[in-house]
Amino acid sequence: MRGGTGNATSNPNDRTIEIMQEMCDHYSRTNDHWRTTAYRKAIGTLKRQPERICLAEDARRLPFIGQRLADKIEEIVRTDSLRRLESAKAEPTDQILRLFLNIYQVGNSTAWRWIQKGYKTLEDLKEHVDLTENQKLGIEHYDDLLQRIPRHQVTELAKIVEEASKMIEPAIKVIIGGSYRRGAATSGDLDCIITMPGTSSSKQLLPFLSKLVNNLTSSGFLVAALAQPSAMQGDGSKWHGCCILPSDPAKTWRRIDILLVPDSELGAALIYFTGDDIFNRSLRLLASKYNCRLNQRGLYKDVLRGDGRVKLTEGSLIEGADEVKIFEALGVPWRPPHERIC
Ligand code: DCP
Ligand code: MG
Ligand code: MN
Repeated sequence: MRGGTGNATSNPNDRTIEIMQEMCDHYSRTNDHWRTTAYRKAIGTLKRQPERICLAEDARRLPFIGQRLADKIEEIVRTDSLRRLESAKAEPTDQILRLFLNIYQVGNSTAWRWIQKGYKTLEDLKEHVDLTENQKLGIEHYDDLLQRIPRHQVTELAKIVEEASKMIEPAIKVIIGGSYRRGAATSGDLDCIITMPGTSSSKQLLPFLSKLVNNLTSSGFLVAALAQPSAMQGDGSKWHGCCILPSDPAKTWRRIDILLVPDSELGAALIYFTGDDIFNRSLRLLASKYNCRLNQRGLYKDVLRGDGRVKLTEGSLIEGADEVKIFEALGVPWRPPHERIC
């Protein structure tokens, strides 16, 4: 989930960006791809400005900002709001869309399908829809799963995973990625990268994972395992579930993702799992321009592509283990995690 992540670095245009992001999210929900992209690019431009942009004429001179967006930026600065956003938020369809899209693992097409059937509430869904197990959990723990996790609680959750891991295998390393590694004040979930020196395939870590999940489930820390959506890799190297911090009096359900990573792929996995997603997309695009390919396992060269840039060969590995070397190979100056926002 984007927005409201509260990254450690603050920007003089933070408030403008926040409102523009809400507008962008509205256009994304309503499948207005053109405006979604226009807003996304303009937000990227604003994030790179060292000074606060207040006037339309100043905004107009910046990349990816046309007259209409420039006027909106001035309106936001003058009124601390945006009329177009207020009217969008008041649309009943948008309100239902937001309600449905906040259910775990519900995307635009599902939400729209339900809206077209006339469903308006979570009760409607429970009564009339043949929900997946994950969606049922998502509705049951709707309020919990919407809450972002304060940074100090992410640290505490991580400590529990790390201690349980070391009890099974002292050589295991646990690294928390995602928004936490980027320095965010709050996170949507706990993103655990689990690795061990000397490993060359995530399969070597599978017996460890099943012990870890067993132990953390019997201790009451893990409260649900979520099924993997079919589009994801079926190699079992990812585990998704929910957990509860024992010291949390409200016993709030939190999302936890575990990624098993062999030592030989740690650098590429760190880049992938640190994000953010837009930063990852831009690095991957850059790699493909060099006829290379970057994924969560490594950076590959000499990838043969056919019609429509469809990949014909895997190419040969340039680097997988070392995060810094992947940046170097792409000709991108090293960016510490808290600067990895586009
Ligand atoms: N990721 C990606 N593309 C996606 C989803 C995820 O590249 N479509 C990568 C980048 C993310 C990382 O995986 O930073 C973790 O995914 P999360 O959904 O947990 O996102 P974040 O941790 O960045 O944010 P949040 O605080 O909302 O969890
Ligand atoms: Mg996360
Ligand atoms: Mn995650």
